[in-house]
Amino acid sequence: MNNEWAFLPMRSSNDLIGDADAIRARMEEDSYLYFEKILDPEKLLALRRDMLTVLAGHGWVLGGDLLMDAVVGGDTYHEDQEEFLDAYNAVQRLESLHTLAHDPLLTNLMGQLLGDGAFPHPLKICRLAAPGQHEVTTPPHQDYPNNQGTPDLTAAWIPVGDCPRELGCIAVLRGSHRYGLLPLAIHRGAGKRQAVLNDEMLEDLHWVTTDFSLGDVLLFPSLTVHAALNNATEFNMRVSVDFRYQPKGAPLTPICLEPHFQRQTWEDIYEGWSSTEYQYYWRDLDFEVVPFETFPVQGMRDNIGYEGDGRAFESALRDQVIAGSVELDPEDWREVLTIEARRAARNERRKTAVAERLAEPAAGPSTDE
Ligand SMILES: O=C(O)CCC(=O)C(=O)O
Repeated sequence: MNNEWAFLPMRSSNDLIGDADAIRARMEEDSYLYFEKILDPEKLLALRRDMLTVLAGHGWVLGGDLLMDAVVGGDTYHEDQEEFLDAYNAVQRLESLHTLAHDPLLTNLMGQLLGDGAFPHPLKICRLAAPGQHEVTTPPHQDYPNNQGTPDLTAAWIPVGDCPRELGCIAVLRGSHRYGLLPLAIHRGAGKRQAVLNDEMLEDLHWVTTDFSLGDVLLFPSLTVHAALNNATEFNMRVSVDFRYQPKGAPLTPICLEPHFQRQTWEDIYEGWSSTEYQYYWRDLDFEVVPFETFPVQGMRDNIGYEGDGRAFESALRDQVIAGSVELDPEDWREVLTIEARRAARNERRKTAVAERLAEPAAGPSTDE
C-alpha cells in the first residue's frame, strides 16, 4: 500500500451504467464505483444553498455573496462536540436532503447493483468538514460495524459542491472489501472507530481518490475501507452527504431507521415539508430488523460504554471523567485536553484571518487556495 500522501486515480464507471453484470463485476474488482457528473447540478446546488443557509444562520459560514463558497467565518464544531447538534439537527430537517436519496438516477443504479427493490435507509448523513480539524478527519474504516444488518449495504458518498482533494474528499482502499470484517480501534473522526489494517493489506493494496466535481457519486459496500483526506484549505468547508442503500428483504438494525444521531424524531424532521412522498416511505418496504451488536474496540474508548452510534464522544468522555465513572490515565487525559485546546486555537486564528481578508479592499477570502 502506498502511504497516506500518495494516491492512485479512481476510474470512472460511467460507461457501465445500464449493464448490471458489468457494474457488479467492477464493484467486486475495485471495491468502489465512481460515476462522474451524473446527478443534476441544479438539484445539488439547491441542496447546497439550503444547507449553507442553515449554517450561515448559525454563524458557521459567511452569508450573502459568499454563501455558496462555504467560507468558514465563525465558530464551527465537530460531531464530537455538543454544540455541533443545533446546526446539524436543522440541516437534518431539510426536505431537499432526504429527497436527494430517492433521485431516480441513484435508485436506478442501486437497483442494478443490489437488485430490484433496493432502497435508501431512512438514516441520511451529512458531513460538514471545516479546515483545521485534522484530528477528527474521518479515519480508514468500514461502514459495517456502525450499521451492521447486511454486508451488502452500499453507501453513496456525494459531494454537495465541487470537492477537490484539498477540500478533504474521500479515498478508498481498493480491493479492501475482500478482506472481511477488520478489528476496530478508537478514533476521534466520524464513526469514532477506525479499521485496523493487517500487514497483507498494507503490502498489497492501494488507496485511490480523485478530485470530485458537482454531480459525482461514489458507491462502495460496507466492507470497503475508506477515509477522508484532511481539509487542507484555509477557509472552506467540505459539504457532502452519505446515503446507505440495501437490497430488498435484507436485515437492518434499528439505528438505520432513526434520524442521524437520534436527537430528534421523524415528526421533527418532517415539520414544514412540502410533500409527504418520502416521509415514512420505509414502512411499506420489505426488511427484517435485527439487533445492533457491540463489537470490541481497542483503546480507551472501550472504557466508556461507547455504543458506536456516532454520538458526541469527547463530550461523553469529559462528562464521565468529571463524574468519576471513568478513569483515564493522565497521558490520555492530557491528550484529550491538548487536542481540544489546539483545535480551539486554530479556530481563533482562522476567524481572525477571515476577518482580515474581509477588511481588505475589494476582497473576500479567496476560495481557491
Ligand atoms: O465524509 C466523511 O468524512 C465520512 C463519510 C464516511 O465515510 C461515512 O459516513 O462512513
